[in-house]
Amino acid sequence: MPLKLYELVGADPSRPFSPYCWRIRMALAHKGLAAETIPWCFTEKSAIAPHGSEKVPVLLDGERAVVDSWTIANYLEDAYPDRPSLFGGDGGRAMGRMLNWWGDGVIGGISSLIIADIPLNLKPEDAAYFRKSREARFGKPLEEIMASRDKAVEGFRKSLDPLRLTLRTQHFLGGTAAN
Ligand SMILES: N[C@@H](CCC(=O)N[C@@H](CS)C(=O)NCC(=O)O)C(=O)O
Repeated sequence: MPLKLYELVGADPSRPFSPYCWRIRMALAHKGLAAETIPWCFTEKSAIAPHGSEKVPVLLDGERAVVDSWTIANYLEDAYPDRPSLFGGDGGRAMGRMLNWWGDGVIGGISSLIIADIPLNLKPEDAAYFRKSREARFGKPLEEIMASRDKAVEGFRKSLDPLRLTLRTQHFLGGTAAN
């Protein structure tokens, strides 16, 4: 049975925009696995609730549902060992775990730089949900969060230093080749 992946989309169903879903698209590509996309919008909670999640990505492999990008990456690695490895062994998996958490923080940093632009690309009901849930989380209007973008972008760039400095001396995080 083909793999299926719920992926976050806005008004344009052909443009998945969640970095968490992109991680799984990249993992599937690395493993050479095809997966049918199931476009998913913020307010379609009932579609993924039976799979035990309120968020995407959600991967369906036959009857089995796997939730959370890091968990899905580990699942793909272990369920498809004959395919190219995502981690290249225990050391790579351990480093991947660290990068996963580091990436989550960096992604959090991006969201405050673009947050008021996101509803402009959503369907009206999703835009209303997004604004309400994010304004409750941040305690202020989206436009106010983004008002400090010029200053915040400097901090964001600084947060990329570990990557920038590493990639000055090696082509890939894994060394001379991707791991
Ligand atoms: N830790 C999760 C985070 C997934 C996540 O936050 N997904 C967002 C899309 S980028 C989502 O589905 N949000 C639904 C919502 O905010 O209601 C993972 O790595 O998969």
